[in-house]
Amino acid sequence: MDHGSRDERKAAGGWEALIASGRSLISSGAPLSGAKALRKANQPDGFDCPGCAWGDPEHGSSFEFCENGVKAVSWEATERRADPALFGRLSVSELSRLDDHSLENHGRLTHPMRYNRATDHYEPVTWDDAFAGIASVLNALESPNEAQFYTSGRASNEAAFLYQLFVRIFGTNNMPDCSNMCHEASGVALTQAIGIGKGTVRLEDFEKADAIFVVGQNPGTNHPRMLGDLRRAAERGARIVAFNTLKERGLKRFADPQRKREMVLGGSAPIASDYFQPRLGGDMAAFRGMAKAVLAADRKARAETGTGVLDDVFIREHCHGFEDYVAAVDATGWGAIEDQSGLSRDDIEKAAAIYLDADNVICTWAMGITQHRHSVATIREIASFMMLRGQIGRPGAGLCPVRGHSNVQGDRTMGINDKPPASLLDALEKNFGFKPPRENGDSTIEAIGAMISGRSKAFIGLGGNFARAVPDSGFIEKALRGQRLTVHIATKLNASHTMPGENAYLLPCLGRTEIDLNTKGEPQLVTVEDSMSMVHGSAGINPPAGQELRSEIAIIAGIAERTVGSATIDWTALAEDYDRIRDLIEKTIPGFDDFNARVRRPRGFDLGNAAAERRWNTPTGRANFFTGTLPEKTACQDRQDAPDRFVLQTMRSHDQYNTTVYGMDDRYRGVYGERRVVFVNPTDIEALGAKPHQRVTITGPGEDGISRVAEGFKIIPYDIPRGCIAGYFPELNVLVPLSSYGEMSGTPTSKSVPVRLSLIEGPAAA
Ligand SMILES: Nc1nc2c(c(=O)[nH]1)N[C@H]1C(S)=C(S)[C@@H](COP(=O)(O)OP(=O)(O)OC[C@H]3O[C@@H](n4cnc5c(=O)[nH]c(N)nc54)[C@H](O)[C@@H]3O)O[C@H]1N2
Ligand SMILES: Nc1nc2c(c(=O)[nH]1)N[C@H]1C(S)=C(S)[C@@H](COP(=O)(O)OP(=O)(O)OC[C@H]3O[C@@H](n4cnc5c(=O)[nH]c(N)nc54)[C@H](O)[C@@H]3O)O[C@H]1N2
Ligand SMILES: [Mo]
Repeated sequence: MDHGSRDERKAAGGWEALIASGRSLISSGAPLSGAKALRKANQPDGFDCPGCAWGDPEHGSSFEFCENGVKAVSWEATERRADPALFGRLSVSELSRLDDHSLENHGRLTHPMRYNRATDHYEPVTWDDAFAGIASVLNALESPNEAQFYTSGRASNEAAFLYQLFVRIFGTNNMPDCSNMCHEASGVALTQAIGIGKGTVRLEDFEKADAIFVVGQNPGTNHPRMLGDLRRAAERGARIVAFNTLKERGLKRFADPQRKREMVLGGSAPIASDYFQPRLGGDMAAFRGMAKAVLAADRKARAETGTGVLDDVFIREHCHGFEDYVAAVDATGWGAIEDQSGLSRDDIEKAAAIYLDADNVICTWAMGITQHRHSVATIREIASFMMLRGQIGRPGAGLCPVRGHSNVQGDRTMGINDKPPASLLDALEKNFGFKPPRENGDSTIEAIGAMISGRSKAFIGLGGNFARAVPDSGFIEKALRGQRLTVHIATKLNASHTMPGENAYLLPCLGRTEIDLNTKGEPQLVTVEDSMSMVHGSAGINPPAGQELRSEIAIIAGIAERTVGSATIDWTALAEDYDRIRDLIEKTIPGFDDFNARVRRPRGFDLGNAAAERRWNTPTGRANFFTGTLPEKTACQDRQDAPDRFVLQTMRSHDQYNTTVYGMDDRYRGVYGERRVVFVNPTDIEALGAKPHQRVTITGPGEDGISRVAEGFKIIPYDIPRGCIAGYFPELNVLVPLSSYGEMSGTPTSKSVPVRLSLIEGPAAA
């Protein structure tokens, strides 16, 4: 049923991927240094791939090929330049009319620029004048809480630590970050359940697992190196169980690009042995259903043999709330479970049987789980299900939220957090002798509210593309333009930069792949933390894209020095030698003992995870079962049964990195040359009176009464449950309501947006 079935026989990955990435290298104009850079990605003496946060292999002497890593690296290593000549040629109004792809495709930013309102152009400015100008606006604010300091998840540990130190000395916890839109629910739920907001598995565990549940995640596109680990597991006979609303080809078959023979022969291996397609937001019900099946099996086994199938010892010695959880599961009927999940009892029991048959189980998840209203409850439910058989804290088993940005997990560890734990603030106070602000700051959604209402007057972005990544992106332009100050520290031009405040600066920084020298010409090393809590070094190998570029660390130090002075911290000294920043991290953040020595070991070091050792830093001192009920209604259940009503999920194509659009293809889904598409079940297309490839207008009549419109989207028939549709972020962010976010996580509900489809041409037109 997949669109583009000519691709269906070919596997995801493999030759196709190589050829396409070659093409992408050419079309982005990447120089040969890009190719050299590729061999050095995720190597002990190279840089951390800016592509994703998947872990690196222990015996990683050979380059792990990854098509989307290639794209990320070559996109950064382009020869094109967004230099002062470009900004002289194009006004900001002209730039603002370009799409995401064209803006970034102008290449790397080369000079610090300041916006001139009179001419509507960005003009070159010296670094000193930029720092002084930024400091003067920041220091003239009535309160430090009038500024927002956003972080995207690429910043290194050192940059992130320095940034939060500066922001807190300045006096605010307003540190919204991309995590607020991403894995926030995982952090919140896991902290409640197991006492740490991170995953408990290591890469080696994938070699020992008997079953791996991959839930709400599309690794073929977004974590391609994970496919290698899944593939090896599948070859050993492990069951790979996918829960995904869409039939994702990247999860079904995979030719390993590392294996030349297999690629030459065109062979490919199946990945997912079992594939379940819940309705959007239906995973909590699916896991509760599986828990029901497991409890039923346990009761049966106990009655027949005297021994059950649960891990009684684990539950007795390590868990809290088991009886209440059992009562909650018993109280949930199969009718509700089937309706909410969209899966049959039969299918759910099949999935539960795989769990029961396996000694060691891993469960991974990503945005299909975290971007719903009840995401925190869903992840609590997943954790509870895993606890039933003690599948946390032993080899080959555990919970694995697969992070997005390559250092988003590390940035949180370093204290980029709008709701900082008291322990962090205490350590800052003790080590640096200042009084950090104690009240919580604004998350991304709160920051937008503050900017719209006028409570916030300055926006500083350490990377990212705030205006396009956030919900209701249509409203953000006015909010950004209304700021007294906007500052973007960036590698490439994007839409956020075309919405300047009264004073606006664009500050170009080095990327991961580039050599970072201090003023004495000594190369500097930064560090990152992957999804498996491994911390390792990263040092660029390409010459910088321009003479004027500075490292993120140098830029933060420059702003900080001018804004808060050097009485507490000698910013210049820190920017001269990153070892000194690491010494401060070691003093402040637990787990970084002997940081400078350990990070120079080939694979870095393991930060450790108490839950993985079955130590539970929760108020009960135990791993907590979840005792709540299913949500009364998900967006899918709320959808009136009218043929034009749908629930929309917004996701990534194969040719993008978040708001960075490399190209217009989505090969595994069989879409070429176009991003304004919407994936719809064929029966729904018929019921709508539409034809495949007809154009529709998508409207989002939010519960808040605001009308939202996205026009001209092409219908693609796809294997997706009825009533659920899908399309691409960021084009569809105009439909994601700011007013709809996760309970306890505040994450925009980007995977369950109620919408209507209306045909643009007459129903008969094809
Ligand atoms: N090449 C590339 N790599 C990336 C990124 C990128 O844009 N490009 N982005 C990075 C970032 S920041 C992140 S957070 C990760 C994102 O990684 P993913 O979470 O894989 O990204 P999405 O494209 O949002 O895909 C969500 C998947 O969940 C499924 N899904 C949606 N809703 C539901 C649901 O309710 N239930 C279930 N079971 N499935 C559902 C969708 O069909 C889709 O397959 O990738 C990171 N890596
Ligand atoms: N509808 C919808 N919205 C979503 C999502 C979704 O699934 N659906 N996903 C959400 C998620 S998971 C995330 S993580 C956010 C992502 O939100 P962001 O992290 O804000 O967005 P990115 O697109 O990753 O940012 C791209 C920009 O980062 C800059 N950049 C690239 N490399 C570097 C670098 O090394 N240093 C610096 N300083 N800048 C650099 C470039 O200028 C580039 O234009 O979007 C969220 N928004
Ligand atoms: Mo993300």
